[in-house]
Amino acid sequence: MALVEVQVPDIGDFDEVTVIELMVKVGDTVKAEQSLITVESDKASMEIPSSTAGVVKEMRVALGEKVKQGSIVLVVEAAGAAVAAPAVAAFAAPAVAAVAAAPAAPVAVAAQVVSGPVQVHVPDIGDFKDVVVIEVMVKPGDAIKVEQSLITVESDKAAMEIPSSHAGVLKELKIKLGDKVNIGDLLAILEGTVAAAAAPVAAAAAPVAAVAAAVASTLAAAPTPLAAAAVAAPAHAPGGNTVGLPHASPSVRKFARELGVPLEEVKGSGLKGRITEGDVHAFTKAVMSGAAQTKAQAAKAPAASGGDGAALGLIPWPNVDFAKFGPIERKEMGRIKKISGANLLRNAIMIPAVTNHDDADITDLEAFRVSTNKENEKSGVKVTMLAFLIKACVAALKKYPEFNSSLDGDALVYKNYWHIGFAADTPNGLMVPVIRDCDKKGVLQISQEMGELAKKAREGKLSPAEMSGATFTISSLGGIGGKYFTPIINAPEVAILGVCKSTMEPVWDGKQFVPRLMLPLSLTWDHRVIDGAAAARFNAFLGQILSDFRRVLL
Ligand code: CAO
Repeated sequence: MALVEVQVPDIGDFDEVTVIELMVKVGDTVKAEQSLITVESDKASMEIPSSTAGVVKEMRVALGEKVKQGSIVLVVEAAGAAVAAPAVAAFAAPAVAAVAAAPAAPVAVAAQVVSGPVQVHVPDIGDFKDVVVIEVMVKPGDAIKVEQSLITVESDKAAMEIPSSHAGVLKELKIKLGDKVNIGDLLAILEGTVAAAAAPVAAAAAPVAAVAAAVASTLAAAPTPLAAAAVAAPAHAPGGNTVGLPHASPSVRKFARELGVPLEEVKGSGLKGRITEGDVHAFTKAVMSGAAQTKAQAAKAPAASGGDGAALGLIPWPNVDFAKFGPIERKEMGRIKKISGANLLRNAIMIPAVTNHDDADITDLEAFRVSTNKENEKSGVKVTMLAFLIKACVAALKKYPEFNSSLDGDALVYKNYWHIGFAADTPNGLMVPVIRDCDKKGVLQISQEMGELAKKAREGKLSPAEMSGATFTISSLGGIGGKYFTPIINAPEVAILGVCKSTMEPVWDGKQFVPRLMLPLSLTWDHRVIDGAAAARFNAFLGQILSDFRRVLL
């Protein structure tokens, strides 16, 4: 196999840029177009992709080193799939060229003095529409400088920071996280003695507009996600962050947000404390293994987490020498069991949980499921009872929204999304993968996703993101047996449905006993949020739906 030197492609008008992050190491297998390093000028950061797939044999750059077009980044033993050079150049060049043209804007800032309230609007952001506010970097009362980044917005292709066109004290923010904004939208009102940019909004906006426009045209020419990730913060210089935000590229911020990682708690190992994707991985691993806690977890940790119950004023755990009574073997519990054990203990202790049991008549539904599976035999997707239960639960959660809520202090947070977790029995212990947006998916799709997630769970390949965000959980022992049980709520959810094996039972229809397939349901609920009457209604409604699934449509 040939050794290939991967070079820094055409990076426009930039002469030299600094290597601020190494994303691969010797021995790594890289794909064509995979980001290898991040480089940064004083105006933008960008990821340099590989032109070739293969195994990294030698790194030719180090952190802090300056590189330019043609510098050799690393040597790859090529696997064959090289990217045509123009494609790489195509994405790097316009974005950087546009940024390179930008320094004119800050220079143009004049000492024009304006007093009184000043409105700051979204500048020209090129072809981008309805970009989402993913980060608000300032708060009322902050002293804002001209060109200081106020918010970060994101389309599905790029993230960019929007700078202030004026200086002054921030009186009012007119947007919030999650809002969609467009050119001209009012962002903020500043007050005080305000030094404005020479050409009020347009001048300050120029770098963003230029970058955005460049990205837009770049994406049209070479629609690679890496190209999008290459654009960053024109007004947010590394190390020069005045608002105390962690320093990380948009792609790393997005990654952290997807995992729910609080970036401000992650220690950056990159240049000037920059947070890398590896840092986010390491933080997530540490939290998942129990080696570290987020601040939110620490604040909510139960007094009894020490394990001996002393903090709860309980008598000590019995300390017995089992070997005195017969032969024993001691085995350390696996990582998953340790983590889930700690969570279950907290949830069992902290939640005043009650369980309601009921039965649902699934005779017709099971017949429908069996006939559907016969018809779909060739498709390879088997419709499961659990998939129907998920759809039925979504209908019940919509009718009784407090079951889809979470407690936050004295407030209830109602979630307008329906992500359902399901307990999966794996060789390593209990795991709860989450199927997102079950309200928008059909039973076939849910069955398929459930099969894939359960397989991943058993192979130990679930990502933290695939196990987070559930609003309600179902634990099914239907494939195994049993009648009823009392599942433990998966905090911060407020209810969980346990399901056991359905059996044929004689049911009185008013005149006679008829054989019906009955499914045992066990609904555990948090009595701080839900009361017994609501739980009984929830189960009854669920039973109605399961006995006549057409009700899901109502
Ligand atoms: N009543 C009767 N039979 C049922 C049933 C029910 N409620 N639910 C499933 N079955 C049947 C299925 O139809 C299937 O039969 P066939 O192979 O003849 O079609 C068989 O049981 C096996 O089903 P399954 O378990 O493979 O599939 P599932 O969709 O029911 O469950 C999953 C998937 C991942 C939830 C399951 O494999 C699992 O891990 N269950 C354990 C969950 C658990 O441990 N909960 C306890 C948590 S508290 O400690």
